[in-house]
Formats: sequence, C-alpha cells, structure tokens
Amino acid sequence: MQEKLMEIGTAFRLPGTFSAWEELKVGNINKTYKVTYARENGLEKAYIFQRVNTFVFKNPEQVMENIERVTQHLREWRPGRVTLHYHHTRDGKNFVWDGDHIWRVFNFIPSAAFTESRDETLVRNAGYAFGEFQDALSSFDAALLHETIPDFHHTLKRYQALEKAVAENPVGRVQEVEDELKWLMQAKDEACLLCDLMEKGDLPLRVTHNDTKVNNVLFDKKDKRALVVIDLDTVMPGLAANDFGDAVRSIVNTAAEDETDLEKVSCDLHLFRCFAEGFLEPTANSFTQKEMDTFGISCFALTVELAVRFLTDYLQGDPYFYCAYPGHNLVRTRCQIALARDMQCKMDEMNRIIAECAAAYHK
Ligand code: GN1
Ligand code: MG
Repeated sequence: MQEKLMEIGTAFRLPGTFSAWEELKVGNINKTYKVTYARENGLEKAYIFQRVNTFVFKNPEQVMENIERVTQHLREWRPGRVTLHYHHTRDGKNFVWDGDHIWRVFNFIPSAAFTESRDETLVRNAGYAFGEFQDALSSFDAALLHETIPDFHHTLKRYQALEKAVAENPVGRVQEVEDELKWLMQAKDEACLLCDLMEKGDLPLRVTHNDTKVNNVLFDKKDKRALVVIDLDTVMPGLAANDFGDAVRSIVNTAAEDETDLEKVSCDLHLFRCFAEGFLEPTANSFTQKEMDTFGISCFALTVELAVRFLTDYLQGDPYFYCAYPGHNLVRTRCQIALARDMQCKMDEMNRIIAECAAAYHK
C-alpha cells in the first residue's frame, strides 16, 4: 500500500518526503488514508488520500465536479471557514486514475470525529452543522449539480430493488431472511409516505448532503464546535427531510449501526431533542411548515430505507457496502429494523419535540 500511496502523492506533486501513512477505517464505501509528508522546513504536513469506489460512483468525474462547485460556494458563503480543499494534478485534474481506481487528495483537518456519541453538546453541534449546511446551500443553484447516484433516497425504488433481489435470489440467501422481509414489507407504505409526497411535488427540492452520518462532521478537539461537514460525494437535489431523518438515524441511535445486541438499539429522545434544536436553529425560518411536518416520519423512512438497502446488498452477495465479516449486512439490516421499530413507538413524542424546537426558533 505504501508504494501505491507514494505513487499517488507524486501524481499530485505533494511537496516534501513521504514519511508515514495509516488507513482510517471510516465509511462503508471509499478507502481513506492519512498520509504524512516531511517538509524541508522540518515540519510535517498531513493529507487525506481517498480511493473512490467506482462500483458505487459510476461517474467520479461528475462527483468531483459537484464537490468543486459546492466547496467553492461554501468558501464564498463564509470566507475564512474551514472547507475541504482538494489538490490538483499537473494537468489541473482533482483526481487521478491509476488504471484500476480513482484517487483524490485533500487537506487533513486536525479535528475529532465520532461514529457514536452520547454527548449532548456534540449532538447539538452536529445538528447545527447539518442545518447550517442546508442554509448555506439554499443559495446554490441546483441546476449546477450532477445527480451522482440517481434516486438515491427514493424509498419506493429501493424497495423495488429489494423485491427484485428476492425474486432473483442470486446467492440463495432469501430463506434466511424471511422475518426481516416480512417486517420490511408490512412497513413499506409508511416508509414510502415521504417519497410519495416528493413525487406529488408537495415538498420543495433543495440541495442536500444526503449522507448526514455523525462521522461526516469534524469537531474542534477542545470546545466540541463543529468545524466542517465532510463527505460531499452525494450532495444532490433532495428533501430537507432526508438530511434530517438520515442524521437522526445515525446520531441518536444508542448503539452502533452494526450492533448485534438489539436490546441496546433505540432512539434516544433526549439526544433527538438536542439534534433537532441544533438543526432547526439556523433553518426554522426557511423551511416550510409542510416540510417540518415530515421531519418525524423522515427518521422512520430513512431508517427503513437503509435496512432495505443493507438487505438488498446481502441478498446480492454484498457487492455495495464494505463488509468486515460474512453476514455484516444482515446484522446492519436487523439493527436498522430494531431502530425503526423503536421510532414507531416514539413517533408522537418525536413530532412534538420537532414542533417545539421549530416554534422556539421561528421568528
Ligand atoms: C454509506 O460511505 P458512508 O459510510 O459515508 C452510504 C450511505 C449509508 C451509509 C450507512 C454513497 O455511507 O448512504 O447511509 O453507508 N453511502 C453511499 O452507514 O451509498
Ligand atoms: Mg458517504
């Protein structure tokens, strides 16, 4: 791996001598490495090298074009703020193709990141960061964006892909997952409510992040302030509710996304309130009432949708999500189902909390 990383560093003309590297085990799609160079002045400088998964991102040029435009917009929106800065090769490209894979390099931002957190300040700050991201992109022209993964949060189409995988049963795993399928099929109408409203044109299309996991926010190590929202691969037109729901799914789960002890999985309502406060503080005045009315159900929808996606991948032999062990996608499916079931029981309270937070920040 070191040789490969050195070759990539050379393509990007990084100054200094390659001195260290480590893999950062974050994310289920791309491979990420922290690479350090020693400069002539004696100081060390670190970069993030990422190998883009081209099975998932079929058109990486378009992904990079989107990122270029969005980061430029963010820099103009709040000059002086930390943003992702991608490096360019000699011929002005922001990625290289090494014959097998696409690689990109961006600045390493000294910070802390979390895959789980019970810290209410962090959760509130994560909410604020994703809310502010929405706010920043409300002045960005959506027509400038490529749809890098079409129908990414189209829950109904995700169900259709699952139904196809069940019918084809390519690796013979359907018999094992009857209980999960049964639960997901009875939840279908409720989970697709949000997507039905989108299809009817009842909700505005905005420019959204679409992958609002807690580890996609970097925090200041000392004061827990959110520094920057990262992982801009899926910034596309979408519903504000997608970002809200996906974030809640990831941030207020009391267990990891692949917890095997389902007793530990639940939606923590106190953290939910913290997140909703953070998210709505910068946005409550720009979202429509109709949009905010969908925020509760969006948490259920996005959780079920991800269960559907994990299960589809499992039935297809795991081609999409990185699996650390056999059956990982099934474990993830069960965990998301457990979380969605808990949200169902708490939906009235979740809606009440959203309404209170929206009222508190509405001027
Ligand atoms: C993937 O790569 P990562 O971890 O940011 C996936 C998300 C899922 C998430 C679940 C492009 O995100 O949609 O919610 O896994 N990204 C893509 O952990 O499919
Ligand atoms: Mg991602």
